[in-house]
Amino acid sequence: MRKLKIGITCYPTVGGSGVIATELGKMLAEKGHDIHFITSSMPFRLNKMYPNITYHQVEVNSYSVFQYAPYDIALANKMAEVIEDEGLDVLHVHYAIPHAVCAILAKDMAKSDIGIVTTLHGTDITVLGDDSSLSGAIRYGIEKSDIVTAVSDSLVSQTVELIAPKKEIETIYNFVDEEEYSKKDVGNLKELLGIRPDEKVIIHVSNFRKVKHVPDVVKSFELIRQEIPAKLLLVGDGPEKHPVMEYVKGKSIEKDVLFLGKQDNLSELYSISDLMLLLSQKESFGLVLLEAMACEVPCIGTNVGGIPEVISHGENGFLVELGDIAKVAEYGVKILRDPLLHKNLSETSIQIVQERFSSSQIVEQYEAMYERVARK
Ligand code: GMT
Repeated sequence: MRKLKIGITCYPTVGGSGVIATELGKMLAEKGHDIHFITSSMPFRLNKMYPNITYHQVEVNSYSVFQYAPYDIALANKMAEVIEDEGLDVLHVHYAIPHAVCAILAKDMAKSDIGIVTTLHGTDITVLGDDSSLSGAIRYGIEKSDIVTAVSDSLVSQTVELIAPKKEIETIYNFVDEEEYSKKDVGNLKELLGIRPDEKVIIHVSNFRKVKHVPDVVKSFELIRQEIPAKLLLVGDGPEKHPVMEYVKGKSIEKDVLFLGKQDNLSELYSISDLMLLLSQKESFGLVLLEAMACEVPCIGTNVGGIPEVISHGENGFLVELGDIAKVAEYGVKILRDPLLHKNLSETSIQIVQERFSSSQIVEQYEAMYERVARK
């Protein structure tokens, strides 16, 4: 495959989409492509020197005449400059709005025949797609892209349902960097966190938005804790953290719920975990499930969005209906009490990661797409 010059735009610090965009860029660079991140700040996982990765910062200035700083226009302007200066073959943007719309404007400004690939991650569709002030722009961004991908079949269906674009959308699943995400020997980390050897560890990782239903995680844990000695690790930060802290205060589980805030070395925390909970109301994929699975952690998730495409019920974990905390607790206790079941679920988790979501396989799928639309 010929080496391409690929521009990547994402929200560099936003959860899963930022992680996928950055990891993809790093892996493409390792395969010899020239990668140009065009973002408002340094992607947070770009943590070492890569000779063929360049970061182009989008500077957004505030002017008193504007009520809002013109991020979208500044981004399109920067994209057009990079297309011209670097001779980009492909621009891969994450999110239909504003990024696909900016890419289309930039292509026009640069008078280029660059290929535009847009990846939908969920929030742009499941939250914004319902908003009539934005849905026309989302449809435009999708229809004018050369190729549109979504991170699950469920997100493809939801996009068709909500936006009805006249454009085929192809599923390309998310992936994890298997080197980073694998079960590690983390020494006495459990002890350092004040967790006794006989206590099971349950983990939840999110941005604590309402849609993540973190209170359901804590209430399920409360039920599990009545049966089994355990600790709950709550990793991340966001609007629901304070209410959840208030809920826990004064309860018998208070000392068993550890609020760890945002953490970089998630694989170390997964490595001491026995069970992962993701009980969201909306979730187009659930990248944290895949990260946990790569570290051999069985998962319980809600039967919503793309979660059933990641958790195969009874194989690497269990699915429950939204809000059914009794069922979460029932499955949780079952997994934590039965070492053979736990072992089988852990082993299948790794197998599923390798068979369906391996980074090499997914990166090749993106490369094949770039080849289809790259400047000839
Ligand atoms: O989940 C979030 O709030 C962050 C959001 C994002 O834009 O990064 O995550 C979305 O994209 C991830 C990567 O594709 C998916 O794993 C998440 O499921 C998806 N979030 C939602 O659909 C709520």
